[in-house]
Amino acid sequence: RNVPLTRALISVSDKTGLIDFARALAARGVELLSTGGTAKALREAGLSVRDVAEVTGFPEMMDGRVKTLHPKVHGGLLALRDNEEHLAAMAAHDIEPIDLLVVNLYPFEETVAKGADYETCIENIDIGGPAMIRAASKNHAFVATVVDVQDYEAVLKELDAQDGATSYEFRQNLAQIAYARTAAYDAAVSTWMAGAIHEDTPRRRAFAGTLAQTLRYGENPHQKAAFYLDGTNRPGVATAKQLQGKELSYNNINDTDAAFELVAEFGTETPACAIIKHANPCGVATGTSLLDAYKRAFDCDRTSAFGGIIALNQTLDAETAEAITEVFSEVIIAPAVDEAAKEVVAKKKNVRLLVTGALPDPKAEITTYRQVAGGFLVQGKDNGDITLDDLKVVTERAPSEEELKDLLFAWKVAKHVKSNAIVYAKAGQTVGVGAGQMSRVDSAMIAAKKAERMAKAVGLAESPAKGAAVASDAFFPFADGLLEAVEAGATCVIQPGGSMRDQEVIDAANERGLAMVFTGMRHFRH
Ligand code: 93A
Repeated sequence: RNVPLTRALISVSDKTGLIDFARALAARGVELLSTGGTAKALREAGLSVRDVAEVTGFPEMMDGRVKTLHPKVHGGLLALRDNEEHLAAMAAHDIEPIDLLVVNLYPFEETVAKGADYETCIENIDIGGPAMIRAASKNHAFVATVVDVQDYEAVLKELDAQDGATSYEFRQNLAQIAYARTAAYDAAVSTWMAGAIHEDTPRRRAFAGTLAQTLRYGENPHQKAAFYLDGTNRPGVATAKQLQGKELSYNNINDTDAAFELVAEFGTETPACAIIKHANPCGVATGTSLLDAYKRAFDCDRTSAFGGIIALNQTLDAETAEAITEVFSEVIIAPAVDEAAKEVVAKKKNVRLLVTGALPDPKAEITTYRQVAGGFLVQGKDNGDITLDDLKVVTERAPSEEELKDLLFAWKVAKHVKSNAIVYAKAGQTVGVGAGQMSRVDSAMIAAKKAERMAKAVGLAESPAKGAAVASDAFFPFADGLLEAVEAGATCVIQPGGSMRDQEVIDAANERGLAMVFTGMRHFRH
């Protein structure tokens, strides 16, 4: 669906590249419409241009606040050209179609950055520009919208390639860029205004999301906080129904998210449980039943599990609820909860019980954001998934079938442990988790210590790290981390590989009869 380009409306504050672009359009026979300053600049360069004021029959007024806000402009941008009624309206009201909109907005962000006063900032909030951008972009079936000087060249290339027209894909792509611009523009206005309002004024703040809940405080009591929905409706803590218990806190929400995302890795087939403290798992297990999975997860680190967040991948039943509520926990989250289990949990008024209806898809492609001073870091969520086929055996001894199962289990868990992450696991149960250390050797050591503590707490004759699988979220840079795991008793290893000293690490594994597999994928988590 190519649309020939016959008429363009250009209204730009930043006049960089304007003359060359407009001249190139004019040379292709495109009629130019423009607002005051833009039209003036074009005329001075010897181009012929029609004033928007002439098109609308209204002068620009109110210091330019009203220039393009007129049905002759918006009708020209919004009319569907394959719709009889729209065409009739155009004819009746003498509205001409506009095929290309070129707008860049009043420099609101720059004005704020310069430290301008309140009134000046207000005057620099563009109204007509975003209105036209949004109209033209909605009608990308027929209209191309350019909001960025850097896209001028692409438009000319497109016209050359399409014989003076624009293609649907091209216009759709431009529309997506355009809406990102108006969204960012309004976010800048809102953020500026939030900062400009006097701190002592009682107020309700809004962000570019939907407020779900104002929180009593943030990570610490002196921090203000709130929880917003992003509109994706992904099953999890944001969209869960809270059946009982105190209001969720900031840290509860963060930890519950970590717990549920982790347990979702196991799907719904095999019962699984993850217990989280400070965003790291202190116990994860699968089991013959949900109760068994919970007990095994709890056994990994009974000390840390106190006051933890418990995530389950199946319907919470009464027996499991009984076992869980024997120990204090902050939150229980599950896809469903049966009636008997509800009654059991109800006896512990403070426990927050959340039902999500489903598990999130760990393989979904999701964009994540993290704020740093002055910016956002944006990345795709870590949806990496390793299966048996991806594993490369690098040692003389290949892992047994049992070992392979444990390796993949440990790897799944390690993905959800803050780096550096070392996870010991046996028979679908973590037996030692080392998280968040600056050195991998320390993580291995801590995980081994935890395994020894588990032996004491559960009453095992020896450390459960003996004969366990060990997962490392990133490669071992030296053999020392691996040797630490060997000392703890691990017999098989899963890690990405890719270190300069891989051979040294492989040799160390071979000398001690270990089986080791490389995943070729890393799971840093910070
Ligand atoms: O004050 S406005 O919000 N009212 C309008 O109707 C309007 N139409 C276009 N600002 C408006 N514009 C903006 O004027 C454009 O977004 C562009 O940034 C600027 C171009 O003005 P000029 O052509 O006079 O330099």
